[in-house]
Amino acid sequence: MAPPVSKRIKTLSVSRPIIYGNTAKKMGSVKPPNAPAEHTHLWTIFVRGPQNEDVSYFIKKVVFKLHDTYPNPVRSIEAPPFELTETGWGEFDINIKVYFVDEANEKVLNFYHRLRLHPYANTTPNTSNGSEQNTPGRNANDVEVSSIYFDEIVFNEPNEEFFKILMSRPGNVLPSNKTESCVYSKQLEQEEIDRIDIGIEKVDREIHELKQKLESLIKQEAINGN
Ligand code: SLL
Repeated sequence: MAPPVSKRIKTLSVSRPIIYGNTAKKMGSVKPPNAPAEHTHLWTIFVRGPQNEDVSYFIKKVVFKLHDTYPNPVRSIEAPPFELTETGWGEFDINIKVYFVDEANEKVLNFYHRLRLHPYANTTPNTSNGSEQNTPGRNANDVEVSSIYFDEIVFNEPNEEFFKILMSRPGNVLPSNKTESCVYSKQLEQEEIDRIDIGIEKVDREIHELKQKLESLIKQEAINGN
């Protein structure tokens, strides 16, 4: 018989911040043993806490489904750190399935991450997302590429047992400033919001200008037609 299901707490949700993504580096002549000759990059895909804090009190396992060109493409990581290092030559979508601890009685969280191996053509160094640590003077081949995302897992109406588990650890709010151990912070979030606001204003202005141009062209046409 199935174990009794713990009662859900209505009108309550608890969120837990998470980061996921990949880092990658071009391999030189030193390759891990067994790496096929055509493999050019060493990469790591992961799901972890924003400040590397333990997430295994609510995450039981993470399954990464790789491209079918890989042998045994379904890789199940059953204990922290929930990460996988591989070699390869191409970028592809990795399917990530996050399984929560049994007590949670929650469905699997299913999403995708595009594995990134190559630096963008024009990148601003040290942006919080998709950044390249592009230190001047460094060989381009040494650049570690990263494509890392911040998100929050929201547990709506958690059951009493899981709620206790979640509450047994601090809520891990983001630090207010950027720190060595955590590139995500309230400050960087605000800077990104400001950049988006400036972008929206610029697009609005351009739309307005184009509308005016169009109107005057239509008027001109009408005059010429008459
Ligand atoms: C591409 N659509 O063409 C993608 C496919 C496949 C990546 C990328 C190694 C697999 C092996 C590998 O990097 N696969 O071991 O053969 O770019």
